[in-house]
Amino acid sequence: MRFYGIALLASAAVLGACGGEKTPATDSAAAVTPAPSATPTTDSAAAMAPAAGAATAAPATGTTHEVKMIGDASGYKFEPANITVKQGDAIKFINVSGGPHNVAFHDITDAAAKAQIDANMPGAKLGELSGPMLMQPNEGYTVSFAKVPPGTYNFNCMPHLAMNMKGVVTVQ
Ligand SMILES: [Cu+2]
Repeated sequence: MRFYGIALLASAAVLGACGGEKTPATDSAAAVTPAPSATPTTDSAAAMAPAAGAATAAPATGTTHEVKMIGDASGYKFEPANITVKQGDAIKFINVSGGPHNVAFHDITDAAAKAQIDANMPGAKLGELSGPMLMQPNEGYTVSFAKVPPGTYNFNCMPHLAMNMKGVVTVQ
């Protein structure tokens, strides 16, 4: 009788456990349910992300401007450091002296602009918006500003950031 009683208790415990397990399952299902109602938000965010990430390289159709990258006794600088281009133009950054240099855009708040500039930066980039290291004198790196929304975009040279090697491009 004791055995039987224990068996009953055990099976009751199992049943109880089963019952207990079902409840969390239902709860987690219920917890998942509110998420789909939040799906529109997630979807719109997801819809925005591909739109930004979907930017493809847009070749320049206008003028190619030149910006020299200089490192000498006078310091490290882009020349000109402040340049205005039209949408569709390009800038060719040229390693003149004191390299390696690179061009890295930063603090771009407009997602579409950020994605387009990044897409327009070819080659073995150091990272998002950060162009490849130009090791050799006269080595150039061209960034197209086609499809880049009008605005002001800051850039710097990663190796010489501490030396204040930076510039601004205004796209009209
Ligand atoms: Cu530099």
